[in-house]
Amino acid sequence: METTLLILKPDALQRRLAGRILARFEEKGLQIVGLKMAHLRRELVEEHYAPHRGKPFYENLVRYMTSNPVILVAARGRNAVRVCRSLLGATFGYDAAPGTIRGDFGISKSMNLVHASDSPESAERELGLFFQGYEIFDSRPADLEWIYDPVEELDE
Ligand code: FUP
Repeated sequence: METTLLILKPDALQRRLAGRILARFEEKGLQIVGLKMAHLRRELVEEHYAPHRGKPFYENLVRYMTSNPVILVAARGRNAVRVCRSLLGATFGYDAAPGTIRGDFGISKSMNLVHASDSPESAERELGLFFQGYEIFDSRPADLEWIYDPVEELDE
């Protein structure tokens, strides 16, 4: 099982889409193992987006991410990083395929509703930035044997 970081960005909350967006991940079979709301400090956003520092869109990105509260989510499942990225769709709303979150709910370039870590290494780094260990919960979902094949997948 893999755990990844999701951020429901300020536009998701301002547009009252947080519940519907969170539902996409749950419906797919991902387990929410951490969840909290925060108005992010500039320093934390700068650290999170450090790989983008210096790019033309960087300042606007930091301003947007610090403008209003977000919802931080730790989501767990088999290949969670890859699965969550595919649920998001392409980076820009106007490019994102219908059926994806960004494709269904947005058309903006910079306000694209939700972040998901792009690799297991990023997930580990980003989860460490936004969550303390005690804020991640390891409870076993009661329906796990119906989300994953008990013989093929849960015995590995
Ligand atoms: P993604 O991994 O799909 O979230 O996208 P990136 O990590 O490449 O970019 C981070 C955020 O910067 C995106 F969510 C949107 C924003 N961005 C822009 O506003 N303009 C750009 O040209 C590229 C990214």
